[in-house]
Amino acid sequence: MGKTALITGINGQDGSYLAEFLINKGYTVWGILKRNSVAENQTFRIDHLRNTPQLQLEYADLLDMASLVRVLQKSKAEEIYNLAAQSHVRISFDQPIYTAQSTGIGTLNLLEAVRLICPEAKFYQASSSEMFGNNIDADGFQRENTPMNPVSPYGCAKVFAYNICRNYRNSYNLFISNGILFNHESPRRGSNFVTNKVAKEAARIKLGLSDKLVLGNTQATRDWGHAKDYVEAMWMMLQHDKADDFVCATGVSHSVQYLVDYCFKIVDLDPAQYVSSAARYMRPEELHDLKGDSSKMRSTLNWQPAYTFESMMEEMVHYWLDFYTK
Ligand code: NAP
Ligand code: F7E
Repeated sequence: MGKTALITGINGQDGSYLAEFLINKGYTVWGILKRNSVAENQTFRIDHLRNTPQLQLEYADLLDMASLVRVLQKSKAEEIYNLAAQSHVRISFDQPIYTAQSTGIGTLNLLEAVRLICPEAKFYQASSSEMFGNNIDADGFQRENTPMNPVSPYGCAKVFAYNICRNYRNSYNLFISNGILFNHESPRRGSNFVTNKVAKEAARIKLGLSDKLVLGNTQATRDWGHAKDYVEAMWMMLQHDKADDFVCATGVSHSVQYLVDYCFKIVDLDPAQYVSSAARYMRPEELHDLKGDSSKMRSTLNWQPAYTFESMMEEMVHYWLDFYTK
């Protein structure tokens, strides 16, 4: 019989790919949905999985510990992937308290429920490169021992979650691993994150459906990988014989301006004619540069990504071209 996993954030970008990945491996997958008034499109990323008997969905919320207790008791999950969060950095400046509660305290609610109900379960925490802030090692990379100095409410909340996971691992001998994941994208990325915003607007401009793309800081650089590669890394971390923390990144970094130039090249347009900037997309404090060294993950778990930045952006731009011409 296959294993049982619980995914919080199952209807998000990563949750949807992870659910697919685990179901293909023979797992029974439980997922939690937080209540949303628009039921029709809340599950659009996992609707193609809805008819499989291996998928079980329950209403629950990281802020409602009783609901987490109920789902843990019902699912009897052996692996728990905590992917739920208010995950948008810019929005975390507008909603800092909600972000701290859901992304930070929400993780503690789940950990405490796991400690009381199923301490033998393995736990994956979705930690983030945003925790490093602007600290960079001398060689230009961030890695597991780079000091953390977050520059957003989201980053601060993730540092709390990361540390409380380590504290629970050490205090109670639980199997809890932090994946410190750098930016990862896909056609399922929310279109208010920069890669999918640029891919979508490049396609819309090409098709005559739009005539402008308004961005914030285009000088920032990010290490962008593909979400499909990164959910495999999450699973690998929980198959390892020892709970630990791992950076997951491509090791290649590009500026937002390079991203714009690359997407407009795919649709054969000159970005200078369409792209402008506006203060509303700037952050009160910016994280300037991210580039991850995932040597530990690659050598210990034998992980390596299948996608490049270029193949991923081709997939995303073509997804939107197809979407608007169907
Ligand atoms: P995402 O698309 O924004 O998905 C977040 C998920 O969390 C959604 O399913 C959302 O549900 C759910 N959620 C939010 N608040 C909740 C709450 N209080 N209770 C229960 N569910 C809640 O994020 P993602 O890109 O898949 O990222 C997955 C995780 O990895 C997040 O924790 C994120 O912070 C972290 N991370 C992401 C990246 C990246 O580059 N993608 C990098 C490092 C770390 P609704 O959609 O219904 O609101
Ligand atoms: O911004 C700049 C922006 O919002 C990337 C989350 O998954 O990765 C993600 O956080 C860069 C930043 O991602 C726009 O200022 C310019 O420098 O796509 P993003 P993020 O903030 O790096 C980390 C690892 C996570 O953990 C988070 O959950 O692009 N930028 N102009 C813009 N960004 C947005 N969103 N929109 C713009 O118009």
